[in-house]
Amino acid sequence: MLTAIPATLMRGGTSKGLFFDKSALPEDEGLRDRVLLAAMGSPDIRQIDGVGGAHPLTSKVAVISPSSRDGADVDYLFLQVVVDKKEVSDSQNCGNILAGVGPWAIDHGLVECAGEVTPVRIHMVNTASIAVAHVPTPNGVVEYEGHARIDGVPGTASPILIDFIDVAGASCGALFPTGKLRDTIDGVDITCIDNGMPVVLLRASDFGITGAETPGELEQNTNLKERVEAIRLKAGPMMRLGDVADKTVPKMTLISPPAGGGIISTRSFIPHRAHEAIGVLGAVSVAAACLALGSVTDGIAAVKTNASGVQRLNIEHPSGFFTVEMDVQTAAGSLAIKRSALLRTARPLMRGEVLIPSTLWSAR
Ligand code: NQM
Repeated sequence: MLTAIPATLMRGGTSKGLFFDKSALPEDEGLRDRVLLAAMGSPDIRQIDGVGGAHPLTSKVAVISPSSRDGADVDYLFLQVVVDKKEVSDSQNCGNILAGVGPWAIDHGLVECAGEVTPVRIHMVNTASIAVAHVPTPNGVVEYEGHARIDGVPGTASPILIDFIDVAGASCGALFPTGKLRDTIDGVDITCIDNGMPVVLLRASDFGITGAETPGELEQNTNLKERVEAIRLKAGPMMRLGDVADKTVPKMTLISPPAGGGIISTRSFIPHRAHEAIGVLGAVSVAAACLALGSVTDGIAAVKTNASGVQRLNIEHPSGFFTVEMDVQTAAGSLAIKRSALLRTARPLMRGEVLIPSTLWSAR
């Protein structure tokens, strides 16, 4: 007999995944993870026996519940279901899937509409930080259709503005977790940063590439991938993340001078597949690195460093731009992030039940 569990398949930004009410999933985390692996069809590179899309960007899960924390409306736990391994990871947050959380919470009665735009305060459980999503609700219900466009998604949809308030150091304990703006690993200069996502920035030119390669070309470059992974494994403990061999962080972003009017060009490994665009909190972290004089972005990023105030920063990625608005304060060479804001869109694609084979409940 198959067990039916209510779920929504939703696009959040440039990612896609299953959204669950926490109470619909098993309380036991081991059992919950086995259910999620079965729902997505992992481990299998094609995820043929599940609803996952055979890529990390389409093998994601949001678990949502009324908030356990004062000052928040809902709790959002992000889980990455690894495509080709029997592994579900809570070691990272996801700002793209986050874009669907506010609308989902309103649709499911966890938050009441509050006029034209409903602010939903979201406690991001993975990093114990808060995001505020501004969800269009002009007629007392979520409006999904509209004219906002984000690169990496065809067509337009209704705009969801997201504010991040306290994400600096959310995973690693400090914005620059190694205590330095620049470190050297395997002879390569890097900047390790966590403004919501642990990211290692590396210059593309240090690997003999231009930084304009397509994600497909990067994935075929075995030598590049091996060198980047070797650096990642050494950077993880330096970033206070411990052994990252089985973790999805830190992300590895190759940078080069902007080519299309943005402030910097990026190609990101997340951490083993190449991103078709860039992650939300990944972009917020890269933007912060660009504002810090002394990071590896010096001489590459077209940006005013060490200037306080609000700046709009266009990060170039393989499918266009990601715009981040940042309010920063600088003093005596230090950088404090007061707020980061950005635009996303989201859309429910299917509502229903995922069906889980009964053999799973007894399997280990
Ligand atoms: O950085 C991919 C994505 C992400 C994460 C990844 C994300 C973020 O594009 O906030 O959105 O880096 O695993 O969904």
